[in-house]
Amino acid sequence: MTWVACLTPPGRGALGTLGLFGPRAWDVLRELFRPRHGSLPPSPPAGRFWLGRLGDEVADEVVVAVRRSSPVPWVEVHGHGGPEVLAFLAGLLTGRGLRPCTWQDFLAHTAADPLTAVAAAALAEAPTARTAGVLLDQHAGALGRALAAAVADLDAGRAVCAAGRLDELCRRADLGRHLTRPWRVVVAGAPNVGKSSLVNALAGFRRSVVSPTPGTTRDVVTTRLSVGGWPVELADTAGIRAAGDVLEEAGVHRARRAAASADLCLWVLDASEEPAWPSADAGPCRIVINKTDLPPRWDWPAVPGAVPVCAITGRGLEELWAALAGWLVPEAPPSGAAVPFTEDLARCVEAARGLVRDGASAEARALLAGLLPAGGQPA
Ligand SMILES: Nc1nc2c(ncn2[C@@H]2O[C@H](COP(=O)(O)OP(=O)(O)OP(=O)(O)O)[C@@H](O)[C@H]2O)c(=O)[nH]1
Ligand SMILES: [Mg+2]
Repeated sequence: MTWVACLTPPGRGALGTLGLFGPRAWDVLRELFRPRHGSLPPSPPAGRFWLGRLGDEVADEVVVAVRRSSPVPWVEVHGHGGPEVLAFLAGLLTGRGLRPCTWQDFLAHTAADPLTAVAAAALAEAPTARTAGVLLDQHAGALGRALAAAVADLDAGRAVCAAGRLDELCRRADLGRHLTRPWRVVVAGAPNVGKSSLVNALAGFRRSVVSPTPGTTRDVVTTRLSVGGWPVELADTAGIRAAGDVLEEAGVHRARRAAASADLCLWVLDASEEPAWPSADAGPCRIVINKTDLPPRWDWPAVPGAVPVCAITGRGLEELWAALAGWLVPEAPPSGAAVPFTEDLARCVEAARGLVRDGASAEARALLAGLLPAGGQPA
């Protein structure tokens, strides 16, 4: 089977790219493409590219680039952008028997090994430059090499070394789970402590309504942020208290649920009012003391680990940003480090570590080798 896929997103732009992969890719291109100079050689030379025209009476000026020549040709056609031109070019190719597929399937067909294919698909979902950087390292083989090293340790009977490698990967599993899916950080606390003001200050715009009337926020209001380069979905919530009316009660219920299921809850206390502490079901909490510009009503500086801020003046926000980045990713991976970069990979690495700890090295080896190309070596 020879496949063709549109590799650029739908929509309008200057350029669009089609990928061709399969035994007939080169022969079909040789029939349809007329290079501006010379002719295409009988077999595709990797790394070469040509400018020319693809089509007959109607034709687009395109660049043909050979990504890989063997064992199966992989070629790209870079033409003009926009859905119609790309549909026209794809139609020329499918008219010669090439089979259309999605760009995700195309990545799976062309990747050197399954991990690279998953990394390429994850890269397209990276929400920040920093997460894209970590994923580029994995695409370049960082995780594959670490897993292969663990497999080699197990093969040589060095279970302690393998366990050490897997421990290191497990410490990065939480980060790996959030490279394409943001951390969910919920701002919660009693009414009127300044939750919405804090969310607005962090977001840099008026996302939530602020008012001096307690019970203003009634719903969960989310906004996307990049905290030290890590993706965060920040949620403002209704002030938690024994609710006054049915509407507020619904808001409080949603707030409790959001706080309980969050990756992290920023529990806001008002420096100028008696503190209302989080209940045990609030999920993992960190304390933020707001309204530190007002005369203190209680001994808030004595709260260990709390971050004092003033949402109105912005004082303490820099420290809160830094603290938040550290809470989410306590140990940022050095450049080139291996990270189990999806939920499935994180689970697999955690399971393998458990097996090695339990003395089941053969099972752990099988689990890890299943992620690598045949022979347990990364490509
Ligand atoms: N002095 C001072 N006032 C603040 C600060 N932060 C918020 N406020 C004021 O406190 C009041 C309540 O602020 P909100 O941000 O609406 O509080 P909230 O916690 O979202 O309130 P609910 O949505 O009702 O639960 C508003 O009048 C804000 O202007 C602060 O740091 N200092
Ligand atoms: Mg509010």
